[in-house]
Amino acid sequence: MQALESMTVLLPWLLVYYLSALTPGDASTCVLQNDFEPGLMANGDFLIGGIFPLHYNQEMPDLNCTYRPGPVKCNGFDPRAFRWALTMKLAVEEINKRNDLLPNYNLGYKIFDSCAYPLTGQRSAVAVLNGPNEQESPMCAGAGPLLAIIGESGSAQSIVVSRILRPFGIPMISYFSSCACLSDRREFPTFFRVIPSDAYQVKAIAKLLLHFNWTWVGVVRGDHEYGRFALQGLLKELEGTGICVAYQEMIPLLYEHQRALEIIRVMSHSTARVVVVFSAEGELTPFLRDYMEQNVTGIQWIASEAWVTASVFTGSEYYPFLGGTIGFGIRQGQIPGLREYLTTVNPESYPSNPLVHELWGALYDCSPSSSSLNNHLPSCTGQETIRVQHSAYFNTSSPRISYNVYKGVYAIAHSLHNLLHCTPGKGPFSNSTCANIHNVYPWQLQQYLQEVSFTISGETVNFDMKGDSIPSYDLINWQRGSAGNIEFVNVGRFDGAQESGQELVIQEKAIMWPGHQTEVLVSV
Ligand code: TCR
Repeated sequence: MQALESMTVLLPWLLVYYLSALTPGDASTCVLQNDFEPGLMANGDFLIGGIFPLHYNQEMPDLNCTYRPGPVKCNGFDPRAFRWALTMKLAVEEINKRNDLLPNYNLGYKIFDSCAYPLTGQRSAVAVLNGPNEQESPMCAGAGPLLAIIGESGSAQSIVVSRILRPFGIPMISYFSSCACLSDRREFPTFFRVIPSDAYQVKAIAKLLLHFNWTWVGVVRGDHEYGRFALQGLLKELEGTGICVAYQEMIPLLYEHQRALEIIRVMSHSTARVVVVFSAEGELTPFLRDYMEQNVTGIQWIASEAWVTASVFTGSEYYPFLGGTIGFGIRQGQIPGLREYLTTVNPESYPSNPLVHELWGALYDCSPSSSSLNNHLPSCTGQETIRVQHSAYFNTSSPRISYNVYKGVYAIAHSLHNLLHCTPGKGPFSNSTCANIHNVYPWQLQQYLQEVSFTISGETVNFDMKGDSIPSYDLINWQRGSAGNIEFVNVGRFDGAQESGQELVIQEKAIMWPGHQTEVLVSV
């Protein structure tokens, strides 16, 4: 408790996670520097906050209260999350250039790092609210009001962030938090998301099983909430469909080889050849290793969203065992110019941005300058250019989460546009009033977010009363690539915008089934 209190007092100090601006030589940008984490920000008439897990690990904070705690130390730079953050920046800049969306207004943004950790996500949320620290605020005079937040990634972080924003009525749009728990509007009244709730995933899977007449299936799940909720949800969806669950197995949290062998034995002896696996790639890795050692084949894997695009399983050694796997992944979309945009980010253009230095460290194992954070690495030669194989950062051919970020920013922009173009006397507020455009409040934007509807990349974006958007998944099939490796091929879509019964569209001829078969497997 004591630690908590001292932290509360120090919050405004510690939390300003920063970011020298990522805009070379742009005078209109509010350039902020401090001792804390680096990040991204730009000034504007209205501000959008962003929270991204730019690092995937954080050192446990020292809670010894005999001295002031130092800044949070995060490590493990995540190029993929950096791409998400840059996509937010790209979307804002794109919108600022448009004449038809928010003409005469500029959006600003400030992006903070959650280090993929709920407590730090909480700190970032407070930092977004507090704005720059006192020393810096004069440089930022005229910064617009904070209206909404794009964030967070993991559901655990979003839950915490949402609780912080709630008293201020600030809406947030998550690009990656899929826990069905976040659809509870009583608990999370300002939460919106552009990723489908996991509740829809099990609906889609049930439809898939029905479609292929797989009447006997097994379920294997990880030992966590995600696995438990997904299993419960699937069982509920299967009620009355005639599909039976032959077995339910759980991979223990602390992996046990012996237990895994038992599960594999159940799988190989069951007449149900179809296995739905609700798991993360982490716990699945040792399990699949054991599975392959047992030389079991002839299983039709149905992958949950959490591993259907897991690159760790794409090696050619996996193909005989996992080829033909099918499952629903986050829908991909188009972000015009993303690739070009990402190539503009390099140490020459941003010599003092520590994040760009970390990116170089992560991509090339080198340090652009001796003073950078990566000074244990050899110096870069200056000849490094971003190559396609650095896919964690540069894989823009099928943006899924980046596309969600993009959609989220556009949702805010369209809502704000509608708010600013309200017809007096026909507004949504009491007595049909409009918002005062010189003094816009976040809760007023929330009203417009709730009503917004627009089209992007051929997709309609809007939100239901729970803050969920129209669920849409790609149906992904694991096929053999030219090098014998596994490639993820889109073979259909689950589109919640279609009428009931029409949501699932499958290009059956395009599917490659397990064992390199063209015929669907029977599991009765
Ligand atoms: N949303 C999850 C985390 C998560 C994930 C994944 C983790 C999703 N998809 C794939 C690893 C791999 C979807 C959350 O926390 O809400």
